[in-house]
Amino acid sequence: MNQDKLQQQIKQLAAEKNALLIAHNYERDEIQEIADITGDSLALSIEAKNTDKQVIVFCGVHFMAESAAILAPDKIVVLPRADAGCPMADMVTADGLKTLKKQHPDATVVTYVNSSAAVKAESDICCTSSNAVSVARSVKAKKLLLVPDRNLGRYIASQVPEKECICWDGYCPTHDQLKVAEIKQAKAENPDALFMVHPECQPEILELADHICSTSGMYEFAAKTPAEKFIVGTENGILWRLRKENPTKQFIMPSQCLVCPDMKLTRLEDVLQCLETLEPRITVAEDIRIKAKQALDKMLAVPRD
Ligand code: CIZ
Ligand code: SF4
Repeated sequence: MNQDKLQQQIKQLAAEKNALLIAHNYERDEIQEIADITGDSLALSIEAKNTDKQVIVFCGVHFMAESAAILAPDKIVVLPRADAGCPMADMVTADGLKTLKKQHPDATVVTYVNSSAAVKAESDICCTSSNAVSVARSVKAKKLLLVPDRNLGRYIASQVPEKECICWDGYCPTHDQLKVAEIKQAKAENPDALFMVHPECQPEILELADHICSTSGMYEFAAKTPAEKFIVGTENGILWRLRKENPTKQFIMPSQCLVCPDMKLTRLEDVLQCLETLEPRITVAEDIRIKAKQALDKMLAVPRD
């Protein structure tokens, strides 16, 4: 079946099943095209909670659908590809975190939303890449355990020098690969471009940035900044909306490595099948869900800078 036909069938079935199609900013273009909403993982989970629709088709990776299931337990949350995971989220387990907490009983655990529900349940507060610094500042404790991303952790630590920060040694295999030489070359070839970068990249890369931000921060920055050219330091799925919203501006990928294999697993065929069967369904055990929700709710109560 051709792409247009598949997209039409999906839209029709979604309407019949009263389903909301949501897609992360890193999904394939053809998936973002048919989504009712695109966004970052937290924004999408909040949409899932607030919608009247009963079925949420979450085109993204496992921890994102779990966050939707945590915030919207009364809805049916389905993830078109059960095997779409996040290697960074898998780098920490609830037991591993419990062990670290025992070594630092005076610390507050700040956990990036890119983590399993079980890890969130062991955390004091969550953060996203857009609010991480505000969340760290809002915490009273002097000592923070920053989990699981060491790059985001080191970035937070640089912004809150008054706190002692211990970073879990996890990383995103996609963002962590970006090389200083690649950025220098892109800058040399495009001296008029601004470099915007995700805090999951290594500290040496962040040092070269004009703007460090989440995916939603990139949409805002690209739209409001008069510059015409941007070097983009995040997963290449972001290009679809950047180009759509800024048709006269130019967006340059500095490296071939900025492709997340897990985010690219979901294809239109998977979305169609998932709508037909309402499987694979993502649920979170109630005891874990309640604790994980507390960490998410605490984050949501933090005022933005
Ligand atoms: O939280 C998200 O959605 C991710 C993985 C990236 C971002 O910065 O939006
Ligand atoms: Fe995980 Fe990195 Fe892929 Fe995001 S881009 S889902 S952090 S592996």
